[in-house]
Amino acid sequence: MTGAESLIRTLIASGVEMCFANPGTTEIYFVTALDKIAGMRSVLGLAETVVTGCADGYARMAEKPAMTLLHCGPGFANGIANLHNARRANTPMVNIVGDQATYHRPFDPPLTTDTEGLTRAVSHWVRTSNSAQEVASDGAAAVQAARTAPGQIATLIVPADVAWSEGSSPALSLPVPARPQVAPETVQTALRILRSGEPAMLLLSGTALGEEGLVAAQRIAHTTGAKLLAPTQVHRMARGRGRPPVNRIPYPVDWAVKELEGLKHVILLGSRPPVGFFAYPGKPSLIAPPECAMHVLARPEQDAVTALEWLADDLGAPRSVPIPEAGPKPRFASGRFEAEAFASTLAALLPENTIIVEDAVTSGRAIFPPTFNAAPHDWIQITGGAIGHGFPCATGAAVACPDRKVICLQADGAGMYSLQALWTQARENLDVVNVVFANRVYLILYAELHGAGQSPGPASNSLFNLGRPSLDWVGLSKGMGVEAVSVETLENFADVFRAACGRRGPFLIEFKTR
Ligand SMILES: Cc1ncc(C[n+]2csc(CCOP(=O)(O)OP(=O)(O)O)c2C)c(N)n1
Repeated sequence: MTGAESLIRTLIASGVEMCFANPGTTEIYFVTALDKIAGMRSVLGLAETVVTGCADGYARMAEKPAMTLLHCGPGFANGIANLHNARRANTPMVNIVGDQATYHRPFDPPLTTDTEGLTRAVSHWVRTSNSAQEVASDGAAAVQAARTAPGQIATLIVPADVAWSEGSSPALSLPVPARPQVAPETVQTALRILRSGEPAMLLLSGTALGEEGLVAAQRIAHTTGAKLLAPTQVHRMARGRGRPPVNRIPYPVDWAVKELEGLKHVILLGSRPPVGFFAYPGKPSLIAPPECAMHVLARPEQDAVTALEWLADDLGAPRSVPIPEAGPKPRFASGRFEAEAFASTLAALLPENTIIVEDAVTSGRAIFPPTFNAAPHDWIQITGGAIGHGFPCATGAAVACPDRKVICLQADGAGMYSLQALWTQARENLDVVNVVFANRVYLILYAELHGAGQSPGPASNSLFNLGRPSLDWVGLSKGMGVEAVSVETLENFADVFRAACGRRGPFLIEFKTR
């Protein structure tokens, strides 16, 4: 058996059944192994940023890692932005990177680079396999690392001769450590803080944003008056009617500071102390007031849900508490695009159990609150600020959940980084409705420029305006096999969106928002 075959068999035995790939010559033996071995589905991404974004979306929904198959250092490097987003989301992922054969590398052929160095930048675990005899156990260790809470990026570099050499055999899967529990004393500390009556907030992230975590957090909020918030970027959150409506910390620093004003305690569950997305002259880096104390109730790798349940029980919170009203009921809006009106229309039409994937930049921020009263859904979002995440992430989420509708909310500038994912949606007939907010500018960068007290000049206009030539999203989408329609009003959007949700398969709606 070749090293490549034993590695693929080991990954399958360890529960990895999806391979998102963009292979090359050094991965040929992996491709032939995938040809021979049943149990691993292979999906092609036409750029590595698509491959890694797909693996991220898949793992966030499947709650287990996919494998990526990437070509040497440069192929991996093309995937780094979405690996960065995945790392910030604590997504489990196993990257298999083919590389020069061990004896060929010293001759410095063209694709030779510091592959380990590149992979270390975004991986929690990196190893280069030395022999066909070791590659299978290296693979088992990679899966174990990826699945270790809170979820890690594991990258295994496999030189071509390690992949093609015979004499290998599969390794057994390795156990995955359970999430560590929070110490009882830590729960008691949180209890004392919440009973003190001083203004407190629970900042929920990771598993705390699942349905069970939110319900326990709501019991605590109901009993103590503590505020509940999520970070500005959430990796995955259960939302919609019947679920506690927890808002995110606003993106603009001034709004974020205002939101946390007056707090004396922030209790962290799987989250870091909140900071501004960027620094601005004269504005704070830390969002919470200086006199506010930070307390860690659960680190990202710990069992935050159980910690919340213990805390709710110890506080004597009722098992079932009322869910607070979260803003207006969804309604159909009309006229030109306006983010809240759009959100309300979306909320009115959202199919049950949808997965919303958001990389919508300025068009996306106002969509969150008005969709609290939509049908129950999951919200997954770009977590690392490296734009171009939406299309690939939605593609991977749709692979993970073929029975659920995926709605991808994608800003146009960000969408251009990874639009090839549409082709994968078409080829795999994935059930994704992509909504592109076509404002034909990098609007956020104009806003930042105005925020800095400047006016746009010729360079700014040249760098922030996408209108020359105008991007034709319907043409781009159709060119990759995805049906598409352009709309300019909310009424028109509602009609097209309803029809798109009533059919299966990928679809794209270009919303000309200005
Ligand atoms: C990988 C990466 N490159 C560049 C940026 C810088 N950047 C942030 S937002 C943005 C433009 C966003 O424009 P668009 O996606 O059209 O959204 P809009 O601001 O118009 O809502 C850019 C280039 C980034 N965040 N990530």
